[in-house]
Amino acid sequence: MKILSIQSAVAYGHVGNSAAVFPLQRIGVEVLPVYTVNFSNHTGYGSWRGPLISPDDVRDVISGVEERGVLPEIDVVLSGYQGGEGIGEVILDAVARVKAANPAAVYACDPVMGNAKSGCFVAPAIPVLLREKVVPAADIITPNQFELGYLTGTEPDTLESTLASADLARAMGPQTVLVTSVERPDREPGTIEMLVVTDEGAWVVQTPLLPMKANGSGDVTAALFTAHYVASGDAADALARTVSSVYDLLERTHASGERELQLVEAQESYAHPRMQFTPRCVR
Ligand code: PXL
Repeated sequence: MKILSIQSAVAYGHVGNSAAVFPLQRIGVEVLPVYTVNFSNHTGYGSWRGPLISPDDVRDVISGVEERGVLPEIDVVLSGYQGGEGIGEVILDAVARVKAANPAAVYACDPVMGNAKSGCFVAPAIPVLLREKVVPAADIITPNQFELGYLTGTEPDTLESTLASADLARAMGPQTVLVTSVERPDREPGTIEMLVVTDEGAWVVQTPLLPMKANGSGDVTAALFTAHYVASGDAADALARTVSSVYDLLERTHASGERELQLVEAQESYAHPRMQFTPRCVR
């Protein structure tokens, strides 16, 4: 499998492509990383250095890849944190070019905007662009519960309302919606869930909630789920694999006391997930 992955690069720590690329490689995926920003570190620190990559430069890198003749071999375009406001158009153009070269290719969009605790952490124009233009072109989206609410103009909280919001998101275009960081008001204390909705059904999986927030965990989740799902076509199995890997990554990170994901140390959890959590069919 080959994935063209359009996301951030950071020198220190692990978000964007600096979180997604290694786990994908560790499960045998050939990744073509295209960078949207080249930052020293993630924005959660409040200060960082390094440039946004201009839309023209991002487009140019993709054109160079196209000139190598590899677009027909691309199975997936994956996009995450966009940085500047012009990147959305470049992503859409890349998706169109890849799909023209390989009609079976899939576009997976992680609509990165923010989360329930931090609120929105991208430029104000990005959520609008995602909702109006980018998400409608996607086959798979991986919002957290907060982003799902923004995309659909709803406030999902219970299982029922989150399923209803996911259906609204699916009506915008994407066939598959993975909702991360689902925190139902009636959840078992100390738990958190992920939910996937497809044409074939819906599944939810519960894990313990670790008392931490690690930037980049959503980027690893989107990458692993997309790769497993596109490889097998089995959403429940892809969910089980992803949640197994990401939970073990987070547990290891928590145990280390470090702020950054222990991405390399957790490598066995991507290649050989323990499958310690079983998704429950809810539709
Ligand atoms: O995890 C999303 C993300 C991606 N890229 C950059 C970020 C963040 C979140 O903090 O700062 C640069």
